Amino acid sequence: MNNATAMPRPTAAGLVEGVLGGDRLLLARAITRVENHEGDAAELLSALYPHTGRGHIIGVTGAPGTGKSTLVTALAQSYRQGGMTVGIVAIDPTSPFTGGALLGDRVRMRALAGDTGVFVRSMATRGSLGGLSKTTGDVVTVLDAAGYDRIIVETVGVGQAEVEIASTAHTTLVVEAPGLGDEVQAIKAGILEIADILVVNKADRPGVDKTLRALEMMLEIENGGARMIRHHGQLLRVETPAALAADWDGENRWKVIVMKTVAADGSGIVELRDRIEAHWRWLEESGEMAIREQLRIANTLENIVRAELNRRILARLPAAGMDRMVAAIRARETDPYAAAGKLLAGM
Ligand SMILES: Nc1nc2c(ncn2[C@@H]2O[C@H](COP(=O)(O)OP(=O)(O)OP(=O)(O)O)[C@@H](O)[C@H]2O)c(=O)[nH]1
Ligand SMILES: [Mg+2]
Repeated sequence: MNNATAMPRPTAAGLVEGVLGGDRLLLARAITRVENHEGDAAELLSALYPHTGRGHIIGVTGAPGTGKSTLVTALAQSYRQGGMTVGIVAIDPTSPFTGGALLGDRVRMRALAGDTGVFVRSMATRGSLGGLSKTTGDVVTVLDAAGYDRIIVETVGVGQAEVEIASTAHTTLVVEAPGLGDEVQAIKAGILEIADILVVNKADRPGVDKTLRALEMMLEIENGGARMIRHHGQLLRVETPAALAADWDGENRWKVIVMKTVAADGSGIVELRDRIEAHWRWLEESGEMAIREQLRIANTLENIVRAELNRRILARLPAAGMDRMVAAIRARETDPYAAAGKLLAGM
């Protein structure tokens, strides 16, 4: 038995104290409590929230196997050399593509083990019942409150949900690799639209120039469009202040560029880190930060409400699940609209 299980169950207040005080064991337990949606998770998050808003949240997404975890590890090491602390959340899609990524992440991020300035958490998506974005956001909240300077969220860009998690970050990296034919997939998933920085990793592999050119061509089309601001998620439209809108037509507009890295040997990592830092400064100076924060908060709020509604609906389902209701609808004794109305009544 390890310490975590031998220790008596700390109260929410005890966990808050631990998280704010830099206790790694209590931080891990706080995250577990949040992940498992335990009874006092909301209380815990409420108490931590006032201490958030300082960390730079960096989303890293892209197709399976493009080298995201390796890249995140290299970036974290680079930040550490710069004296910054790093929290990492790696979402394991538990998909047939990547099976066993949890273990894989641990192996890949092993280089970070033993450094108390880094905290790595892997999360499985299985069984999260659509609450994945909320849970991820909650874990980021805990890490932010714990005072990590940079918080990196790795997701596999396979579905809209996974893409959206990364897009609630301040700075979003989309990672591609040569020779996967991902260019086309990326457009399909709308993944390029959320990129603040495009990375072609595995630049040591053949075909890198072809991938670079393909991406640069697509960016030219994108950057040439009339779009003034990328909306992260489609949940909320925020009006751009007139003065700023004018600025963004000019040189104040963020330019998405493609960067080459070899995460495996660290090539291009310093340049990438510098670019991420430049984006952070741009967010502040251009006023875009306020807009992204507004979107992030609106997303958070909606995710909390959605998760709670989900929970209530599930709690109201009869013990036999929806089987009886489905049978009744099938027999045309009732219809799905009326049945849904009945389920939702008094929510
Ligand atoms: N040649 C080469 N291989 C790399 C590079 N970066 C990562 N890899 C290798 O690519 C494989 C996948 O790397 P990961 O970092 O696990 O990729 P990932 O995108 O996190 O994978 P998933 O999370 O499973 O989607 C590993 O075998 C890495 O060693 C690189 O720059 N060059
Ligand atoms: Mg990974």
